[in-house]
Order: sequence, then structure tokens, then C-alpha cells
Amino acid sequence: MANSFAKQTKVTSSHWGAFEVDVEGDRIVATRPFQSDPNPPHIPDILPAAVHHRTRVSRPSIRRGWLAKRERDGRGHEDFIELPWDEALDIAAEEIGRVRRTYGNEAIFGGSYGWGSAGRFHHAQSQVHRFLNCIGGYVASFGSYSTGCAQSIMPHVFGVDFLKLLYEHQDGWQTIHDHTETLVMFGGINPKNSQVSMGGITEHETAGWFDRFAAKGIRCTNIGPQRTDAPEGCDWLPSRPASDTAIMLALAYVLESEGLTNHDFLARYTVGFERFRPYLMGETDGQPKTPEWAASLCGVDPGAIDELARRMATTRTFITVAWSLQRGEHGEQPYWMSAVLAAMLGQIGLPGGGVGYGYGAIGGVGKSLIGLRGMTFSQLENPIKKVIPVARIGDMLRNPGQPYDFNGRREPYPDIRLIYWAGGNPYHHHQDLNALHEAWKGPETIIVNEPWWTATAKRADIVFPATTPYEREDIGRSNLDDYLFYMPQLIPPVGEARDDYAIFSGLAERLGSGDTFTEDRTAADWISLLYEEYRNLAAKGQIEVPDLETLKARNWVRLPIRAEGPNRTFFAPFREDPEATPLGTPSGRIEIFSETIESFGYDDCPGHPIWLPPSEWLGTATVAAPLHLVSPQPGDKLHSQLESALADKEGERPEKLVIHPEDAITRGIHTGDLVRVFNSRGACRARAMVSENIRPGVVALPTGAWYGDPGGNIDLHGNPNVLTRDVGTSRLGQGCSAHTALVEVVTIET
Ligand SMILES: Nc1nc2c(c(=O)[nH]1)N[C@H]1C(S)=C(S)[C@@H](COP(=O)(O)OP(=O)(O)OC[C@H]3O[C@@H](n4cnc5c(=O)[nH]c(N)nc54)[C@H](O)[C@@H]3O)O[C@H]1N2
Ligand SMILES: Nc1nc2c(c(=O)[nH]1)N[C@H]1C(S)=C(S)[C@@H](COP(=O)(O)OP(=O)(O)OC[C@H]3O[C@@H](n4cnc5c(=O)[nH]c(N)nc54)[C@H](O)[C@@H]3O)O[C@H]1N2
Ligand SMILES: [Mo]
Repeated sequence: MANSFAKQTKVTSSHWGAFEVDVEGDRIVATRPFQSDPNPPHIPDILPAAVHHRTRVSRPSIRRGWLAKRERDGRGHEDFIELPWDEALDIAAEEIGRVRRTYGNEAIFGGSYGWGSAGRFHHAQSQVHRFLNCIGGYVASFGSYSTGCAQSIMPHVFGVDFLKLLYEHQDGWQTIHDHTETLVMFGGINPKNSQVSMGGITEHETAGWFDRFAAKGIRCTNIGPQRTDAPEGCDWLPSRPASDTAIMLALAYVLESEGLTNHDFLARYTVGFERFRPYLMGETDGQPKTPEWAASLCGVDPGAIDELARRMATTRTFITVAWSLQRGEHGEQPYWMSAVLAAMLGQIGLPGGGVGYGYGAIGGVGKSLIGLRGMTFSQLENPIKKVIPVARIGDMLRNPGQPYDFNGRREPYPDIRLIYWAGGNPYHHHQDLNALHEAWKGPETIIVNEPWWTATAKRADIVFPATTPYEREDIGRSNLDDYLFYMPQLIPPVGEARDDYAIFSGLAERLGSGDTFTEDRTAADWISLLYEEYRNLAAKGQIEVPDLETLKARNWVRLPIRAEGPNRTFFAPFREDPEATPLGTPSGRIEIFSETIESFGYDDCPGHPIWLPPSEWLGTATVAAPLHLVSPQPGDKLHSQLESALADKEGERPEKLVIHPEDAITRGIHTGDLVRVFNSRGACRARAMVSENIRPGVVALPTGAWYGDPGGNIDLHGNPNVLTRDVGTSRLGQGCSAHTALVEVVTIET
């Protein structure tokens, strides 16, 4: 074995891009940037240490109390007993069978949210879903933590699936460069987040485009709590988190009161402005939505709002909205209001004008490609039709059988007895982790496939060690990228790790569904099959893709799928002829007022966008919790992945908390100090970083540190989710509202 893995350098792909890997014997020893990446990330630097880290799960492991007497309370602090694969698979299969027989498949939660790793076949979620479908199905989840709320609200407004709009139909960077004069970025466009794109991103180009925008004199304005959310050189209007709807309303008010609204556009392409206008002008609630009104909420100078509104009305303006804005309570409102504001400007459907979502959130948004999709491992059909909004898992576990509202429907939460998770880390990603820790005691059994002993693995009953992508072969490809990779197996599996496919094959076989799951194919057979299907699809579009053997030899190829010049967006044909190409809304137009939403009768998301203050923000700050906490994505890695190796590095843990000098001085905090960040839900440690790049009153603590404290007083690593709220954005979207939280910060005496 060792010989076939003797010294070699190969390229592989990941969610944060392609990189070269040096292998010696059975170890990854170094990584280097991919040759044609203009701006490679540093994330792979920590990969060699992480892959061989002592926190790898080496053997199948079953928690002692669960094995002895199916006890649940020990999750998170009890030790595990290692077992041989066959024995552990027997026990797991028997338990899955028992739960199915006793409670039915509706008692199995297999939503299994998470990014797992790139690679088309060994895609953990596809694997676990297919397995569960083969044995009768599972309760699934809808949407993502990234965009769940937008996925619910935006189809009502634009009549199109939000992800389709996002990934197939927005202006490309070239179009923005060529046509846009004013770029208004709510929540910024962050090169730090652009490092990542699901499925892979080879050429990191966001920062390069901003250099070109600057050279061309495009005015770029970042509206939000952190200057660093946009590249250097952009204007910054420091605003309070959660106040964006008020700012957008004030911009709309200026347009309407100064005769700058494009009423021809509203008449031809939208419905419901007449029902929204009285609210905007204050006729319904006595409060005109003036810049002065907005200033009291958002903290931005009214003069700056006035000036911006006029500039937006008189230049080609593109509004972008970060995903973070809908990851907060009432996150539906800024999304809907951004569409209304863009409609009032009347530039939707013109190149470089209108509104777009998620630029910078992931690096793939803005790349202009001609669609060549495909290469997915079929999950088969789920016979169980129960689906919860993804971020409502804590609620579901706390309230079995209780009704909840979601986008016009009301139904009871299922009663979950078994959870299967592969490729995600809910103890990193979910809100209010101390509350989740309690809710997690509900199910009888929790099974996790994981390469590392994450906080989630530690809270499982049965843990199967999974390989990382470097320990198996796969194909790397993303709908938002123009490269194709053969991802070779670089090293043998670490410890006794197996691929998710092998784990699920073993379980399916024991449960009598082996043939349905595998169709009698090995992993290599599946990779060949999926690849051939993809090649055929490409050939139909006149795109030449090498055969698999050639790709294996070359390691990677660049696909000729870049769209040349400005691209044509979703709204262009609609603008040209709204009768012939209506939108998919009930009216066929952009819905400023939605009869459908109005009919739901939700006071937390009525028939047109309105300003709704969240329950925690600077407007409700208290002495006990005076600071607004935003918890953005980490710049140095992907979520909680590779965490154990990063945490070993001097000075990296606890995670850094950005705080404004004014807030730091009054608390006697200096850069480098250890601080305690806390509120009524929990507490964590962090390392202070005093900076003027954040608005006073706001602190930022990135996600990604492993949740380190089992039910005690303080999370030692700095996971912001001990502080965040586990409430839905509204009854309509029920998305994650992580960015809505108030905290206090004090120094820790050392
Ligand atoms: N406070 C706060 N919380 C947030 C957010 C926020 O903005 N603020 N953002 C949210 C968002 S948008 C997201 S997307 C989530 C991200 O949350 P997650 O996607 O859950 O985070 P990851 O750390 O990427 O988790 C992936 C897990 O899969 C494991 N894994 C990798 N490869 C494989 C494999 O091949 N097989 C198996 N079985 N496992 C594998 C990794 O080791 C890791 O533990 O966090 C959310 N949480
Ligand atoms: N390096 C790296 N990149 C990533 C990821 C990663 O883990 N690491 N994760 C990827 C994933 S899964 C996702 S979903 C995307 C997320 O992409 P986004 O949702 O855009 O990113 P966030 O980091 O949550 O937030 C971006 C900024 O929004 C600001 N913000 C917070 N609340 C508000 C508000 O109410 N109003 C305004 N105006 N601004 C606000 C904060 O200052 C924050 O820094 O990032 C992706 N990119
Ligand atoms: Mo995300």
C-alpha cells in the first residue's frame, strides 16, 4: 500500500478552492496554491495538521451509557467504547430497525444540514439521504442557514426560486463593471467570504474586480456595521445591525417625495405600490419614513441618506444585499424592501441596474458562466413528506407534536426518536447551543458520521469515522465554477475511517436494502457512471469534456463555459415584454404588495414590507446586554472545519472579538485581552481586538470555534452560538436569526 502513495504532488479541490498537495508515504505534508488562482486563500495551510490531527475519530465508537442501557444524559461528557466495524454496524442497523418498527420512519430526522466536503460522489448529504430513502424515508429539512428566509420570501416577490435567481440569473461582475455607476452594498461584499463557494471555486476574483471598479470610478458604498465587510476604498456608512429596512424605506421616501420614483416602471412591472405608498408616506401610521426617522433607528446621518437616494436615482445603480441581512429576526423585510426600492428606481432588468443577492457571500456569485450542471448522486425518492424549516431543529426537538407556522402552512412538529447526521456540525451551526444541549436529550439515539471528534460527534451515541476527501477519489465540480477536477486519493484512510458510501452500504445491507442503495456498484463504478452522464450532457451542449482516464491523468481541466461579455439576467426578457414573459408571481409582476402573504395573517410579516424592530438590537439594548453581537463567517477557514489544527496554533483560541475603541475604553479592554462575552443564554471567552472598523455599540465574533463546554458556565473557545437566539425570522421564513443578539463584554482577570 505505502508504495503506491510514495512521494507525489497532486491537485485537489475543496469548497475554498483548488490547491496542490504534497504527500510523503501516507501523510499529507504540505499544500501550495493552485497555479491559476489569482488570489488563493490561506485556508489549506492548516490542512496537513488537521488531516492527521489527534482529534480524528479513529475507530467506530459507541457511548458507554448508551451501549450499556440506552442512557441519554451522558451526551457531551461521557466516554466512548471503540468497537470493530462489523459489530458497530450491527448495533446501529439493529437500532435503526427498532426505531422504524416501533415509531415508523417519521421518527427519524435525517435533515443532516451542513457543508461536508466538496466532491460530487462522496457528498455526505446525498449519501445519508439516499440511505434513509432506501429504508423508508426520513423527516427532511427545507432551505439553508445561509438563505432559508430569502428562499421563503423571495418567490412571493419575484416569482422565481431564490437559488435559481441567485446562481443562474444575476448580473455578472463584467456587467457590473461595464454598466454600474453606483454600487450600494447592504452588508458589504466581502472578499473574505468570497474565498469559499459550495462545491469549489478555482479563480478567486472578487478582490480583483473591486480594483477594476475603483479604476473605473464606480462609487461603491458599504452600508453595515463593519468597514471590513467591503474591500478597501469603498465608502462606508456605519449602520446599526438590523436597521437596513429603515434605511431602505428612507431612501424610498426621498425618491417618492422628491419626484424621483419611476412610476412608469411601477405601473408596467409591479403590483401593489398604491397599498405600500400610504405606509411609506406615513398616512397609515402617522410616521413618514423620512431620513430623520431612519437616522434615529440606524444611526446614519439623514443628509447621507438624502444624498445617496438622489445619486441612486440619477445614476445606473445596482443594490446588493448580503445574505447576513436575512439571517436575523424579520430578515424577510430588508429582502423584500430591497426589491421595492429597486423597483422604484426602475432599473430592474437593465444591465448593471436593479438588485442582486449574495455577491461576496460566496465567490461563485457574479461569475458569468453558461450553464453546465449535473453530476449528482441520486438521493432517490423520500416516501416521508414531513419537512421542517432547517433552522427549526431545536424547536422541533423541544415541541414534538406541537403546531408551528411556516410560509402559509401550519402543522405539527414530528416526534423524533433517532437523528442521523453526516457532513454537518449542528453544535457549530445552530443557535443557542446551551438550549440545544437540553433539547438534544430528547431522541433515543443519535448517529453521526464524522472525520473529527467535533462537538456534535461528542454528543452522539454512535460515531462512525468518515474519511476526508484526501483519503478517497472523487470528481470536483461546481455549477458556479469553470474547472473540473479529478480528486485523487492521496493517502490511505486515517485510522479505520471509511467513506460515507461504505458506511451506508454496510447499514443498508444489514437492513435488507443493500441492493437498492448500491445498485451493485462500487464507489469507483459510481464515479465512472456519474462522470459519463455528465460528459454526455456536456456533449449535448457542444462542450467537450475529456474522458475519465484522461482527466485522471491530467488531474484538472478548465471548461470553456465562461460567458463572454455582459450576461443576460432573469429580468431582461421580463423588462422587454412583461406580458409575453411574466414572472411566476400570482400577478405575473413584481409584488410590492402580496395578497398571498397578506392572506397568511402574520403580524410578523404582513402584506408589504414594513419596519419591524427585532426583539434584540441596539434599539432595545439594556444595561445587562448593551452591545449588538454579529457573528459572521470566519476568514481563516470554513465554518468549524479544520478547527482542531487551527486551535493548536499559538494565540488562535479563544476566537477574536472585534470591539470599537469607545466600547473598549469604558470597559478597560485592550487588544489581546481575554474577555468574557455573555448574556442570559450563555457565555464564552474571546480575545479582544480593538478596532475602528466596527461601529460603536457593535461587536463581532466569527463562527467556527468548537463548542467546548458541556452545560457549564463558559464556552472556552469562543463559539458565538452560545449567545445567539434560537427563534425563526418570522412565521413566514422561519430562517436562522443568528445576527440578532445583545451581549455584554467584560475583561477576564488573569
Ligand atoms: N452564529 C451564527 N451561526 C451560524 C451562521 C452565522 O452567520 N452566525 N451561519 C450559518 C451558516 S450560513 C451555515 S452554512 C452553517 C455552517 O454549518 P456546518 O455546515 O454544519 O459547518 P461545517 O463546519 O462546515 O460542518 C461540516 C461538518 O462535516 C464534516 N465533514 C467534512 N467532510 C465530511 C465527509 O466527507 N463526510 C462526513 N460524514 N462528514 C464530513 C466536517 O468535519 C464538519 O464537522 O453555520 C450557520 N451558523
Ligand atoms: N472564509 C469563509 N467564507 C465563507 C464561509 C466560511 O465559513 N468561511 N461560509 C460561507 C457561507 S456557508 C455563507 S452562507 C456565506 C455567508 O455570507 P454572508 O451572509 O454575507 O456573511 P456573514 O459573514 O454572515 O455576514 C457578513 C457581514 O454582514 C454584516 N451584518 C450582520 N448583520 C447585519 C445587518 O443586519 N445589516 C447589515 N447591513 N450588515 C449586517 C456583518 O458585519 C458581517 O460581517 O459565507 C460563505 N463564505
Ligand atoms: Mo451558509
